[in-house]
Amino acid sequence: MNMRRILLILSLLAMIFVLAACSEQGGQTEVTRIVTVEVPVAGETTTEVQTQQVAVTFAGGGNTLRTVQERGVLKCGGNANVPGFGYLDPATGGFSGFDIDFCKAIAAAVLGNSEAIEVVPTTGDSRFPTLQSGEVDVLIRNTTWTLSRDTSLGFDFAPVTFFDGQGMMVRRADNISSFAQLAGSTICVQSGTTTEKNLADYFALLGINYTPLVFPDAVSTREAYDSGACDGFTTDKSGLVSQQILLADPTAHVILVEDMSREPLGPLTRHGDNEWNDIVSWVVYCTFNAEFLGVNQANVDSQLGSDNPPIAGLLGESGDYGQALGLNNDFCYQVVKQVGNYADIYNRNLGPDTPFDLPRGPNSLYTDGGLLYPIPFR
Ligand SMILES: N[C@@H](CCC(=O)N[C@@H](CS)C(=O)NCC(=O)O)C(=O)O
Repeated sequence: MNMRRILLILSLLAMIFVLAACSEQGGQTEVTRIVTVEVPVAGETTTEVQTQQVAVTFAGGGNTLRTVQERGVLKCGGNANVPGFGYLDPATGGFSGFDIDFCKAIAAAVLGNSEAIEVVPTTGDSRFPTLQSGEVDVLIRNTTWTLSRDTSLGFDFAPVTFFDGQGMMVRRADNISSFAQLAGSTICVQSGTTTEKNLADYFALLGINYTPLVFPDAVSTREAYDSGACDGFTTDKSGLVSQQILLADPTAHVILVEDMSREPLGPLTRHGDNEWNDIVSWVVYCTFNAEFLGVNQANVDSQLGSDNPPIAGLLGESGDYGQALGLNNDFCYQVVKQVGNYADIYNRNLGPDTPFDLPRGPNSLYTDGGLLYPIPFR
């Protein structure tokens, strides 16, 4: 090999090194991918969407854990307007809710401090770009796991934390008890959600004609319904019970028993960081396993030193399961101690002592007839 060829190879290697370094920003590698997005067709009374191919810069790669640990704070995409799930309380200026507690649980597992979180509030439309761009580490915001979100939008879902379905709220005085009675009605619905499309598909299937009024966020959708602009208000049933308490007279409204879809809600991370998705997933499984094994926030300390092997493994006293995830072995102990098991989280936010008093239903352990299955720490 002559000298010129050696110099050429060396300068090519140097260029590759410089390019690789340039694409590292604040410890995150940027990756541009072409993804398919749904864009609403303009107009208040249409739920039509068209698809477009756009280039999106992702904060890619397998370094979210390192980024979070270096920053010392977990950034969660959340919700500010759904009491019980994700709510920014104007009185305290703090976020609370079922989804917020899962954000805290991840911070407890990864940083040892459930309060080391920053919640970035998002709407139906803004939530996906917020996660894709790397502005947040995880999105935990009543988001339905669907095929297109898992594939063309470039995400990976963690286990479902809340099994839901889309429902309809109507005025009690209208004496409506089924979807069929909504023929000719006007329905308030939020953009950027599965809700819009389910409504269009399901009502078309049932042959029910209706006029949709489409709004960009929960507040404007609820206010329009409350002001009488629509006969019905549709979203996930969890969203409906939540929005109901914010209406001028909550008792003047009912949620129909029927539902029109399955809405499996759970956390999601950027595709391409398997290690980070494993961590989020096993934090969720930690909360299921703790409930299954009878370990809760009140008794977790008394369960340390247990001679029951699954409890010892769960709390990090045997098995090195935390290390396998790149965490401390006591990560699940920290989750239960600082935030609670699944039942603690559910009851604190949605249980009998809250304004919602939501029965567990499908969100019970499989041993109680529900859908929650504690994948073993083994
Ligand atoms: N689960 C559905 C709907 C989620 C959704 O965005 N629901 C609305 C209505 S409750 C919401 O959270 N809005 C909050 C906001 O826009 O501030 C989805 O993933 O598309």
